[in-house]
Amino acid sequence: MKHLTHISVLAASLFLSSHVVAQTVAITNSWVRATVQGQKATGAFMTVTSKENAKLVTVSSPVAGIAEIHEMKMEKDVMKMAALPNGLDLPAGKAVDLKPGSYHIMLMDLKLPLNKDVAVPLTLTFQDSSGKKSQQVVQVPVSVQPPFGQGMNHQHGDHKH
Ligand SMILES: [Cu+2]
Repeated sequence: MKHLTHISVLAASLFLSSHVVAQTVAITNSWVRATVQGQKATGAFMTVTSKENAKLVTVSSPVAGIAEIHEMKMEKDVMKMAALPNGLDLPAGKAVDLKPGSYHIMLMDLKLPLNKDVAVPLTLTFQDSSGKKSQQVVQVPVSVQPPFGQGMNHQHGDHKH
């Protein structure tokens, strides 16, 4: 509970200085993959669109001891994933997909099983091109299946515009 209190205090202190910046980033189609008993890590996925050039620099959640921004890619026929050391670039006006097999938020050291139909709070920290940081808290629904057709068989990308 200590952690939750810390987040709400932080959100309150940042509100006055940065809520205008935070509103320039739209988060849509977010979901977290449900876990089974004993599973300690899972992925969170979403589409992030920033009005201005920005970066997603860190993520945190009270349900996870560690949250990282990961990239998954094929290297010599082996799927590898690694944390992005400088965050995820969000070019102005471009919808950046975090989805299975690509960029994702990795939630590790989970404090509890994530059952479907609950929501997980994620605090996303963005940095604009001047280096100014802002935070946005999103409630992300837990789902067993990709709920928005983001599965790995949809790489041609049938997005609605
Ligand atoms: Cu990962």
